[in-house]
Amino acid sequence: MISKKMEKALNDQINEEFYSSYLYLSMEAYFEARNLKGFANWMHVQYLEEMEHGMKIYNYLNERGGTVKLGAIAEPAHTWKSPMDVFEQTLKHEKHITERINYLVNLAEKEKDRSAFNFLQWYIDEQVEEEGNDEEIIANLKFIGEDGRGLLMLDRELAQRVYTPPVQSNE
Ligand code: OFO
Repeated sequence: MISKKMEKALNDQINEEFYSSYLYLSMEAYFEARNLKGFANWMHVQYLEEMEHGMKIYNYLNERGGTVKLGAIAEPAHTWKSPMDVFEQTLKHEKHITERINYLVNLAEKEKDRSAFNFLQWYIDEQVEEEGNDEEIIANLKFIGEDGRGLLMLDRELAQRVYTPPVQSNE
């Protein structure tokens, strides 16, 4: 049985993940409104991934005999100064999520919860990937500067991103 402290922290993390998906959906709308369809597609995939991150914890808590408690999701921002601003905010948000995951891993250690500790390793790797993706796009945007053609080329590249649903296990 999972401890009450771990249960509460994982429930909070479900909220963080669903908030992340809400934030990226709002960013998708920002790009849609500016006709940057590739950027919008990238954010849509990000939105789906965050839903998946939240559902993974939801399913894990159920498996462990914990109680899932869904809380209110905060309202995300609706507008940003530029695509660069969007990605700087995205990176800042992901760094916050990384801190949250580190907190959860430390808590699992403190609670001597080996299962939660193992479960959370996937999130540690995922955060490295997520921060790396954001840093790469920020570097591209810096290189592009004010060049509209460069922005459109990056938009085409980001249009290629595809969501890969997690493999369902039959166990
Ligand atoms: Fe963007 O990360 Fe979830 O966990």
